[in-house]
Amino acid sequence: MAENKTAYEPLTVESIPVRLGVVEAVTRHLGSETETWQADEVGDGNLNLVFLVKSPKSTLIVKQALPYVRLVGDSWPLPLSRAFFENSTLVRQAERDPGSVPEVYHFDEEQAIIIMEFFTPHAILRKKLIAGEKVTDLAETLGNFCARTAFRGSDLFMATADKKADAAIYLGNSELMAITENLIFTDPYFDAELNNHTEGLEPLVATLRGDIEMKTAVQEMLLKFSSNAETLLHGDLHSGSVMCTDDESKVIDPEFGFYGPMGFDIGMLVSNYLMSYFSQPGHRNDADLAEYQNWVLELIEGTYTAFEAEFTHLWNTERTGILFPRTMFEDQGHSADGALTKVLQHIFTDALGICGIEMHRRLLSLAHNADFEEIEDTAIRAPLEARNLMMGRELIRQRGEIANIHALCDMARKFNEETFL
Ligand code: SR1
Ligand code: MG
Repeated sequence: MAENKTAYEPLTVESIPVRLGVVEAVTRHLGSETETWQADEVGDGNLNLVFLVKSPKSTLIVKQALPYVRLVGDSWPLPLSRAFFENSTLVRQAERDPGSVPEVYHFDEEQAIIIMEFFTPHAILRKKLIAGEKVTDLAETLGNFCARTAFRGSDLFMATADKKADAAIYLGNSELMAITENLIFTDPYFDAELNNHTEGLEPLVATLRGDIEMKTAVQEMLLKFSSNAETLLHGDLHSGSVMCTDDESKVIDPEFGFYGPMGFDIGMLVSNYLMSYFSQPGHRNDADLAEYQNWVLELIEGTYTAFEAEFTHLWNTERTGILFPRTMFEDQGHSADGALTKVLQHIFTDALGICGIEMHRRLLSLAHNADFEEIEDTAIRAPLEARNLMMGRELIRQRGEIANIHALCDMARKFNEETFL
């Protein structure tokens, strides 16, 4: 039985037993004795309500979109339809990389509620990175995830009519895309109302805003974001969108799902790993700092290596779409390896551009990340953020010239030694 169709109303811990006690998918997991349920609101993200609902039988995640941006309040309305796009993206990701995302048990479009699998004892990856914890197989799991979703959501694999129809649906997620277009690609580079940055960074902010060549490159990347519907992306794949144990990783929160460049997700992920890398001196003492920073760089190299290996495997075994068809290559006795090299180069170049831009927006725009924000002493934080900002600039400017992921890590080591303030 479905929940009664009523006008949208935000859930509360008090209303959950009454409202969800009539949903079969919920009682199947939690049982019907709603008096035994315990609901807690645990959302710490920027947008939504997230409840953990426990019973003696099981635990579920209940996520509900609010009609506004939670971080800012009701002065910034945001459509409930983002729950539809999150649900749709979770379903597609589960098909393309089985086991990588939470299983959806129930979706109520009118109430903007997704009821899904609770991962335990997983924790948010960003928190683990701040705590200096390592996760076995993280690189391979997320490299594979990015490759499988990028490849299998594109014209390399899908029937193009299906892909076009799906891309048309995702154009409806325009207000979430507008957040990315503004907060990520635009606001860091002018004095936008919602911006904030750590005291002391002003000279570098002026340098970035004065760099016309770099700003042009940023807008070239925005042109790709808004126009190159290469594949269905997660759209917000930072370390807060990953939950891990010591040896298992899952991807959550794809409400920013959209059709965009294949390098977008992997670029944003690498960016968040780099921000972890540069922020580590604010969290570790000298005894384990270098060792953990090296692990983060190995994570970056391992993730990108896994991405390219899996993308190559899919190229060789599942290239069934309209792009680079076998009829033009293998069937004529011609290798498609050179074409693959060019496609991978194109993805890498885009990934580096996105990476640099994300490194800027998390320090200069509205939504910062805990890696730096939890360094309370701004005299310690600002010089670390300065390295991050300046490497971001280099990545944007040099995105077509950096040879490979190892060169990116060498560059990070170099910037980690620099003094910019
Ligand atoms: C107003 S939303 C700000 C940020 O939070 C989300 O997680 C996305 O990263 C978005 O850019
Ligand atoms: Mg999110």
